[in-house]
Amino acid sequence: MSWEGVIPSEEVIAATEELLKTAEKVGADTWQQRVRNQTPHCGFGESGTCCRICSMGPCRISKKAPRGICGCDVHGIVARNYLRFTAGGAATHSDHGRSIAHTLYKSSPDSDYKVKDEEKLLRIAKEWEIETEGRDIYDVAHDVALAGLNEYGKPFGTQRFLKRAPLLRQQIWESQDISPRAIDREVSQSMHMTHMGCSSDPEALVRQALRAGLSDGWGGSMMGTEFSDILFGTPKPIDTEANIGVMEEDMVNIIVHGHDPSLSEMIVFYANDPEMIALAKEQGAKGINIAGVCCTSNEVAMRHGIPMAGNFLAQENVVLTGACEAIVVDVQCIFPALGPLSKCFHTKFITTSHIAKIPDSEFIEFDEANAGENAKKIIRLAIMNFKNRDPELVNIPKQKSKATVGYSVEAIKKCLDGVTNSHVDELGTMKPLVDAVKSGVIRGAVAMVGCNNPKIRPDSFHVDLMKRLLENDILVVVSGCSAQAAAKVGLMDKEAAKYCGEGLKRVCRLVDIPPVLHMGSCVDISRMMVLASDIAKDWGIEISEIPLVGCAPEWMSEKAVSIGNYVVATGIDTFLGVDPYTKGSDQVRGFLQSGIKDWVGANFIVNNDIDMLTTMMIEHIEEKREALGI
Ligand code: XCC
Ligand code: SF4
Repeated sequence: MSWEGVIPSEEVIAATEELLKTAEKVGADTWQQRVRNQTPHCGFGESGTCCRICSMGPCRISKKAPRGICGCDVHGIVARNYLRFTAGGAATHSDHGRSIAHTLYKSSPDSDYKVKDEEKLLRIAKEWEIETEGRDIYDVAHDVALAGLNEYGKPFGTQRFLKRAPLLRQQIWESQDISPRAIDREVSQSMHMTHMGCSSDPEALVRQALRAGLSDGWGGSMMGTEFSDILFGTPKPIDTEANIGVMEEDMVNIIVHGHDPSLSEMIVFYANDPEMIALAKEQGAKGINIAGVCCTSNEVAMRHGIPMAGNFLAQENVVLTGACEAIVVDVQCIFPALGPLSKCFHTKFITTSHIAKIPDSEFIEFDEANAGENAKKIIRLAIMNFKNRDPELVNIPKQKSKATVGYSVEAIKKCLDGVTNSHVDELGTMKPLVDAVKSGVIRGAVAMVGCNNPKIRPDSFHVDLMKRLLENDILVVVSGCSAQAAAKVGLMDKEAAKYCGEGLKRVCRLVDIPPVLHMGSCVDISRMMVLASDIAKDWGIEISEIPLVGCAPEWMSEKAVSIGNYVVATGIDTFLGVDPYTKGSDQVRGFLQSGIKDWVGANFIVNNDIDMLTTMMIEHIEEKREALGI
């Protein structure tokens, strides 16, 4: 099968090589160099067998020293590290959700933040039994936001959104004692359990990792997604472009990077202000070009068609083009390296959040009260910086691809409805998709998510995996940096359907979708949980029976581990291309890669051989089909 319309990875690598020449010219440090400096990595760290949670250590477990000074064995140490890793991720996603809830709380008709999707707001209000009849929409928004904020610290009960899951799944969580309670409680209890002298039983620690993960996926992240939709609109299919070539030589290039759409939405909005455009022209530019990196990029691409310049390991590349007037960041996944790197160019590196303060950046605080004003200030700074470009250093690789993005669950249902013309309830149905899977036209689906990691040639695992899955009639839904990996090479172009297996090709043409569906940022993996739940309900089976698997082939962040925990705990087997520092304990690996199947009906599979990973995923999907008798 040929993929000649899709940009081959050799070309992507060649473009980066070109940019690295510029780095060398200006004496800039890059991650490629820093990886060399850091290699080889510490073996204890890599296997998870180093403990430094009390000052009697650090203790490193070896044959000669099988226990730490307190007597903790290797299994306790590896499991504690694993739980702390998870808690870091759950805290991060959930705090992002909290900040969106605050923005929703402060929304009003005359502020920069308004309610855009009233229907969704009312739907959630009903779901949460908040009065809507005859009330002002902003009063409802206020109450929904407040109820959401209370999910973080409520003294009793479990997360409200758990009720969205099929009943059987809710019962599994209950019986396994992993239904997440208040989000902050799960995070702080994870810290408590891993304090010196608390839990060292790997089973208890892994169980809490699942619970903390669930508080993220079905709590903080889900609120992040839903409240963002209320404020900025629920994504629907929209055309855009991706890859470094979306930067424009004759325009003021502003890159938005990070995660919280509250910032990027304002930058996008005010960059369209005629006053700003006129100023850019006055400065000799043709206009203002906003492009994104990482999840912020996913957020504004899905809602406004803002082009995606690159994913995690491409963040230095945007500066290396010499044509980046400003890189504006909020929180998460921002390389501190952008500080010194931007100093080698004219680029303004602008931080905006107290949560992510970085040396060598310009700090312009961003909050609900000053959002519009400061967005304009940032755009003005970028415009006035256009003239400071060094033309000698400008080199924008010509690579870019077309992409259709914006497949929220609501949008997917709408596309499916369009095909069947069946009369369905107002929320739509997954039945046409279920039928396609039952009949075997589509074999199943893979949810591909997560980051880049220098341990893997950037994007190569994502892209190679996707191609093989598509050839095998397996639908791919994506989010985060995996989504950008796909978009960059052209896998989100509807035209790419022609390279898929016959069945999937037919479905893509009929439904008019690309073969890889962009579901959003990493908090939007909560959308995938809702998708899986709805499929299970419409099919009348349990989530763990669906021919569906999760995959994070190039993951790197704590958030990804938290995600992995909730995806598995939701009943979806999850394939990882990078080990989460568990090699040191056969017991911890035993739980994660097999034992937890008895608890939640799914487990992790870890393999850094891409061919084996793909083959196992396909086999897994076929086994699930067989078990269903289809
Ligand atoms: Fe970050 Fe979300 Fe990972 Fe990308 S995929 S590197 S976490 S931006 Ni979430
Ligand atoms: Fe060492 Fe135990 Fe302290 Fe960890 S908690 S550093 S294993 S003494």
